[in-house]
Amino acid sequence: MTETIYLPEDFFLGAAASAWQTEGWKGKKEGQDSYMDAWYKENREVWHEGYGPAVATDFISRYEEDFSYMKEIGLNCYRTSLNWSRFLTDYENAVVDEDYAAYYSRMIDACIRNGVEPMICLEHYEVPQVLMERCGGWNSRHVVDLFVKYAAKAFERFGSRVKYWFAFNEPVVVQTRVYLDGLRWPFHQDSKVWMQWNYHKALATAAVMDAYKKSGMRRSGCKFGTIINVETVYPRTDSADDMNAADKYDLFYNRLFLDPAIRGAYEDGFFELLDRHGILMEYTPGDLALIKANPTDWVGINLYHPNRVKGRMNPIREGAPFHPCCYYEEFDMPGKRMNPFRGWEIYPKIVYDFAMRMKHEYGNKEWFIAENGMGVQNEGQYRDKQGMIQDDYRIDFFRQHLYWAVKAVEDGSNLKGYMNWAFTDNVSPMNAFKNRYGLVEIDLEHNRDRHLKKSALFFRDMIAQRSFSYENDTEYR
Ligand code: BGP
Repeated sequence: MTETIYLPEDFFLGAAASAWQTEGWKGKKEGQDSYMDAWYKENREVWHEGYGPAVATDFISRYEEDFSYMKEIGLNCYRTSLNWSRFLTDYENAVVDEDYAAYYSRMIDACIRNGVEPMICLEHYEVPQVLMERCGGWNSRHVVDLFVKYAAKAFERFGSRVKYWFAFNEPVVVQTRVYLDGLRWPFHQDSKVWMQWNYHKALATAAVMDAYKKSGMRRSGCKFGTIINVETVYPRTDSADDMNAADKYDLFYNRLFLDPAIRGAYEDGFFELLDRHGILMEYTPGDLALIKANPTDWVGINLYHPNRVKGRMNPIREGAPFHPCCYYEEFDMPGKRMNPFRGWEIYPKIVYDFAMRMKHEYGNKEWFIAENGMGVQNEGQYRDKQGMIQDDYRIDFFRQHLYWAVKAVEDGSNLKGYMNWAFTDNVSPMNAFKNRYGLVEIDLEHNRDRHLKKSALFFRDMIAQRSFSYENDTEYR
């Protein structure tokens, strides 16, 4: 049965990206590498076909073109990051790189001129490599202070034009891949360092919120938030053992950031649990008071796929470093629907389930979907005779996730909008250009030329009509 789904009033539709994944290194100065740049330089063999942040989509030279496409599609907003490692030349004293700042200022003007609201993230994995070398990055309390100084400069330069600021994109990711899982350069495992990074980023979110309030830039209508990749988790069964596995998974990957950002506090017993595992971080009562006093105005949530877990069947080896998986094992559910390219399950109801959680567990805080999308390999195979990629699979993916988003609003969740990842194809950590996510293709064979995909037209029509059609495919055959 085909239904027409109407978008709620004021529900925004946008697209996201980040500085390091799009801009490229043009004009980058000595000493301005981010952690991502350094990883790419030192360990290029793991980056798919050698592509990485060096050129990316060359957004730094081509943003006018990209914004003209956003205008054509009618996007309400564009989220990207300010690259901390490039915006400053001296991180201790927050000395601004005037060349990069001038580009950024022009870029923001172009965005607004095309009718698109800029949403700016202060760090999307772009911690300066110099700080990694000098003090271990976010392991150091000093980096929290430097981040606040950096944020204050950003508000000063762009705060009169940018209404929506975010501390981090996916604050849990870098340290989880590097220090917890030991999967990424520089291949140093340390679970306590992992927890210290988590904590310092939660603290920095509150400290920057505090700085924003004091900056004089938080005019009416402005909002400050952070963007959390919620790993929506489902237990295999409702047995106490499986439920406990899912609860701990949620605690260590989701509540770890949701709680301080929304409630202004970690849950009771959390620090004791960390202590029992020997990973309690250094903190002060003053820090906790700052977190308490500065919950964010709203949160952006990146939602891609569900995670399914069960209680542990196999014991953890004696002496192994702490890992949250001491409480769970992944559960490979029979019959699950997959995106075979990315290896992720597709389960659009994650949107609704998380929305209801926001409503019932998090005081119905305002939130939006900050990333959702479908990465597909070798998309050229879906090109039609006119040269346009016919990404109907992505359109279906959007429809199904948006269907649950609209239903969540109808059922009272304070969900304000939806952003797809990503506006154009771009480079991901290691996967580089392998899985394409864009509404707009980046043609690597031809000068990184831009071409709209069919999904861009779907977005354009949906925005113009404020509705989309949805195939309710629950018929038994
Ligand atoms: C999100 C990140 C993005 C982007 C996206 C797709 O989690 O915020 O930066 O990388 O994932 O990533 P991938 O290509 O690895 O599927």
